[in-house]
Amino acid sequence: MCIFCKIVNGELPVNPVRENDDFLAFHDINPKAPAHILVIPKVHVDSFNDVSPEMMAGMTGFIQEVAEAVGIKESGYRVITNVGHNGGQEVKHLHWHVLGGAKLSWGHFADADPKDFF
Ligand code: DGP
Repeated sequence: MCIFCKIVNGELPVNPVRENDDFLAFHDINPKAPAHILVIPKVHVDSFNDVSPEMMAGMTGFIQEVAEAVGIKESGYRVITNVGHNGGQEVKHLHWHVLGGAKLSWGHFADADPKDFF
């Protein structure tokens, strides 16, 4: 069983933010911003590659509720999902990083220089 399924099952403790029948939000163990929340579906989905449009519809509203709940809806935030090796996905259970609470930098994401590809 994957680590996020263990969190859903209550086998691993987290600092929860919000949950409903389908989704769970909790604080990231290694925060990259003053607010760094992870949003996951309770059923196992490997990554964004496998999510259905129907599940996405539910997650969209849930992420909006999470942003409001942690007080970053008006100040702004970033929503990221890492997919696969090049995306830097470490946990193979779909999750959205919701980051905010301060002005976020917009860095150089790739190890390679994008100019080398043009
Ligand atoms: P990613 O690289 O996109 O797969 O991000 C995985 C995130 O999950 C990373 O920011 C750290 C977080 N994380 C991993 N294990 C745990 C855990 O046991 N508890 C919590 N709260 N977060 C975790």
